[in-house]
Amino acid sequence: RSAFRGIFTALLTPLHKDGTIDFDSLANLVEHQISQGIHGFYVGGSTGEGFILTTDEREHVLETVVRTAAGRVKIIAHIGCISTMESIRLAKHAEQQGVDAASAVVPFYYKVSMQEIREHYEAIMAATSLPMIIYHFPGATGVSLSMDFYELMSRNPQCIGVKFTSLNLFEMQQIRARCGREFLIFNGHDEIYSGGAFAGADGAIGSTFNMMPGLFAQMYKLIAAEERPHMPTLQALQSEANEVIAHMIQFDVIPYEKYMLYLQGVISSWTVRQPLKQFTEKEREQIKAFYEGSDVL
Ligand code: HMN
Repeated sequence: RSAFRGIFTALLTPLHKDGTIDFDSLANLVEHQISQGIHGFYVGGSTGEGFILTTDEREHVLETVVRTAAGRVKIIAHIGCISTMESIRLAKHAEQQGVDAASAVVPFYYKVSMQEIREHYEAIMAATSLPMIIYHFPGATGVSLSMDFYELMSRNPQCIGVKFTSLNLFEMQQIRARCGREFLIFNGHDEIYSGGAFAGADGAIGSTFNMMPGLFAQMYKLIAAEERPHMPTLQALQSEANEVIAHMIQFDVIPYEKYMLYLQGVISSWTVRQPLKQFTEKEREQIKAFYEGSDVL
């Protein structure tokens, strides 16, 4: 499990102007990320527009990432859907691709109980031998998970951890206390990564690593390598990242990151899939001005 410690970029899915997937830009983005020192990828999650790609597209994206990364970094495939059956289809495909782990969002939309959520994960796990990482994102799913749920899940050796996308660090610490040191916790909100590390996170999965991979890789190094990380340095790095994140959230996450990567010359277009927000020319001008004045981007 310790091989999963580190910085995992929740990869964007670059699109052409007509909305189809730009596989060349995707491969370029993968290379760019690896060259900046990240430790792995989280493919097909929220940032990857996973929920608005077709199932075939999700498979093709994963195939490109696996082929391009060619074993240099770890790959977690997000295979979650609100349908158990469709999640199993994607999990089987991910296993054939040779990924290192699967992750699935908590089923949302239909109000199901903790027991049905557990059975959903158990069915997906039974279909492959891939390690499973729960994807908890209450801000998007509206689903809170109980501590009993985490504890029961952590007793299954195939369920290795949780991607915890919430600002509630008390809850994160409680998961660590209930599930033990071996249960992996990935911090999911990049703006609190350093705080998450102190609450017990082993690593992080985040979208802003697409734009600032080197900065977060540096933070991880500081946290992991030293028994007592130098707090002022860590705070300064988090604050540099948060200047960008605070600017980003005045606009929108995915189109903002795509536009930044376009400006950085990594991908060929800033297009996002409908119904996500496409920036106006005026918004792009404001973001470009910020980019030009930033040392981090
Ligand atoms: C994923 O599933 O793609 C992500 O890892 C999601 C990730 O946790 C991000 N959340 C969203 O995009 C809504 C964060 O990186 C987030 O963008 C960042 O912390 C800014 O709030």
